Amino acid sequence: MAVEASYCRLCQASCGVMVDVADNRVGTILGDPDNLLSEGYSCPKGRRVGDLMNGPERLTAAMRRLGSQHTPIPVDEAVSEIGDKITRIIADHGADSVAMFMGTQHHFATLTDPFARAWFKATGSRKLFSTMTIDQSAKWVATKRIGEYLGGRQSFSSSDVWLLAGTNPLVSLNGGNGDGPIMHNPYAALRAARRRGLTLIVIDPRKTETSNRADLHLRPRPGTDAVVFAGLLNVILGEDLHDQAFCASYVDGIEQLRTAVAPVTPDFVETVSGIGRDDLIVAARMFAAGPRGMVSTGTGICMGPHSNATEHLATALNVVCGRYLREGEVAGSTGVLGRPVPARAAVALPDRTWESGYHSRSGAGLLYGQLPSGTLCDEILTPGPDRVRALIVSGGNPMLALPDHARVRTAMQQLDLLVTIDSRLSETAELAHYVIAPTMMYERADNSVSMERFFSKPFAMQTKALVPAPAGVIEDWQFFYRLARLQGYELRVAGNQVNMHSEPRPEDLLAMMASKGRVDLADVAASAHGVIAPSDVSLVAPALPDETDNRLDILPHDVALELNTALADSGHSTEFPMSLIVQRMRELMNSLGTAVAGLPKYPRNPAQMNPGDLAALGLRTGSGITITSAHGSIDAVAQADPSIPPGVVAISHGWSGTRDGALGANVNELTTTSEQIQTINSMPMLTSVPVRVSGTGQFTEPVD
Ligand SMILES: Nc1nc2c(c(=O)[nH]1)N[C@H]1C(S)=C(S)[C@@H](COP(=O)(O)OP(=O)(O)OC[C@H]3O[C@@H](n4cnc5c(=O)[nH]c(N)nc54)[C@H](O)[C@@H]3O)O[C@H]1N2
Ligand SMILES: Nc1nc2c(c(=O)[nH]1)N[C@H]1C(S)=C(S)[C@@H](COP(=O)(O)OP(=O)(O)OC[C@H]3O[C@@H](n4cnc5c(=O)[nH]c(N)nc54)[C@H](O)[C@@H]3O)O[C@H]1N2
Ligand code: SF4
Ligand SMILES: [Mo]
Repeated sequence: MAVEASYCRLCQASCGVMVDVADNRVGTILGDPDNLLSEGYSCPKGRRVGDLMNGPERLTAAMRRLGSQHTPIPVDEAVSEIGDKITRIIADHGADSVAMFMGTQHHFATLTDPFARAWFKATGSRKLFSTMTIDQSAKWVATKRIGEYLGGRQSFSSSDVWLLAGTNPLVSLNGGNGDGPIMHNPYAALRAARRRGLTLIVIDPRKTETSNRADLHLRPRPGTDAVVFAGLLNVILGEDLHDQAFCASYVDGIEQLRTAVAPVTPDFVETVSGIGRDDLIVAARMFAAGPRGMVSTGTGICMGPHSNATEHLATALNVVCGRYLREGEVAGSTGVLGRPVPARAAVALPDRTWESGYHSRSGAGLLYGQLPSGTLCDEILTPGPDRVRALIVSGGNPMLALPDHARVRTAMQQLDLLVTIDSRLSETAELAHYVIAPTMMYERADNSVSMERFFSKPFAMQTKALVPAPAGVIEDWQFFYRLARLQGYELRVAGNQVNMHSEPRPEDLLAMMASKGRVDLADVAASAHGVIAPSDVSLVAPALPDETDNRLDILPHDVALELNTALADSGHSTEFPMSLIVQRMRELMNSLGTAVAGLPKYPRNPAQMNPGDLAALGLRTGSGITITSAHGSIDAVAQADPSIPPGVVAISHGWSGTRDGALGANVNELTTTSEQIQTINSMPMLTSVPVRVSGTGQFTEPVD
């Protein structure tokens, strides 16, 4: 047996690991104590990747579906049939009848994204979708409406105060906005920051692993964050605690913002959100005092009602407090393996890409080159010439990820061609005409170039494949490369023409991707525990002459209207008096891992409720409950949990209601894309969903 150093690629944290390899199989996986980024940290789901690779769920060959039966097929035969079908669909119906959906696991193998996009671009279709638009695309919308300060953000490591809203990075390792988030060895990182004096403020209705370590925890009623952020701005602007020099140089609309948040007094915030007026004032002063440190949000903000306005106000808090690097300051370190991004004390104007250019049949414009996933079903189901007829899913499981589950099923069944690249027969794969089985992480070489913008240090890592891949699988990028070759496309990747006659070696492609940085990949490859790049002392440069008049637009007209709508929304429903909120499970990665025996703590996703609420219904841990929203109803098993406030049900997404016994419950049977949709990104409401709860009379013995 050999013990090999590598790194985990199940989530963005990219933890260094030590992997036992025997008989060409991955065995025990532990955090690598010598890894210079993660310092020994690993999580339960990462440590169980061997079970995902070797377990009964693992697909080791491509599959073709006939009726409801999938049978193995040589992968090149599958690729060839898929290529023929796509070519025919494009010839008959045009390029826009082909769509691609990029899921979470699309992003963690360096070569997948560039090859998938290069193939997709070559098709000529504009129907590109990803999970970002059912996740935190409010951040994209905020950037495109405010504009972008190009000097860089203040980083976690040098901050005095940090405000986390609707995110629980100690469980999720959520990447923040590239400001050195709490993602690497997160418990130790947070402990060290607090020891050196960092003040942590958390806004979350639940008590969480993160809020338990906060200096101040504000617990709003779910879905009221727009009011909370407006209230924080009210105090800061009302007391003139903002950074007036930064605002004078870089920001338009401060007075309009001051007027807009004037009615949102601490008393008003208390009435709407339940956060005490004095706590709100303390939080505002604490954050403004800084002098350094940012607000960083997660799904609790970006999935709520009024998510675009809320995220905008959270960004506005960073802007009015000037939490960005100024001319002459040492710039954030970029360009370790990838191309460096020069920092300038200048503003890129908001470009509102969705307002001009291509609009899809559902009226949506492009955001970072993508259409909103909330419109994917419409694209498939609404009749018309450019209806989507073929869908390629790359590393995702839209059947469980998208709202309105029944409609998603109808849409997927309507497709002439559904292909998914997935290492197991996911709920999406069950409906797919073809499933391409990819290599899994320890079967492929990789490097950290695509993740480095999220890293808290100028770190780089390269890994070889530790075990051989099963004979019937290919790397994700090879699927797109071979498809392109069959369709006669020439591909360009990272500015280079790809050799379409003879398939490149992954090692060469990885080297090509990592050739623009300041460290030599050979040195990185020779370092089993990664390297920290020598410090880079480039300074934030002055603005270019044609940029000096550019200003951030802190309160555009549409945001002002959305803010008014949010302020007028009581959120109260007598029919659905409870609020269903999102939360992630430590043991799972979205829908991945639910079927790994012993990995999830419970063989189901419990609906966590305040013990008082359960008792009032005559229920307890283990009681069967029915959760009903205006759009559907699911059965789940209740779990009493004092960290959940009264009136709230917390339950995770990613579980199927129809597989693995009846205990899994799919929250997306309760959600919809037909109401409460944000403009621009069509983001549905996935947290703070109004529901009611009743007992079913069933009881399941609790598991501990
Ligand atoms: N109600 C509700 N809905 C939600 C959310 C919520 O909080 N509440 N969260 C939303 C969010 S933030 C997201 S990101 C989405 C998640 O949406 P998706 O990304 O669509 O869902 P995952 O379950 O992460 O799907 C990843 C798939 O990749 C497969 N996979 C694993 N390894 C590999 C590999 O090496 N290559 C390939 N090609 N595939 C691999 C896995 O088996 C799995 O089926 O769900 C969204 N939907
Ligand atoms: N273990 C694990 N890690 C993951 C994932 C996983 O499935 N499992 N998924 C990955 C993905 S795809 C993503 S997008 C990230 C997400 O990363 P995060 O956004 O950090 O996800 P969570 O840990 O669920 O934290 C969301 C928090 O929002 C709170 N919340 C819910 N509703 C509201 C509200 O109305 N207002 C406020 N203020 N808070 C609210 C919840 O209580 C919860 O603590 O995690 C990634 N990491
Ligand atoms: S946090 Fe867990 S899943 Fe993410 S990279 Fe680290 S070990 Fe892997
Ligand atoms: Mo996500």
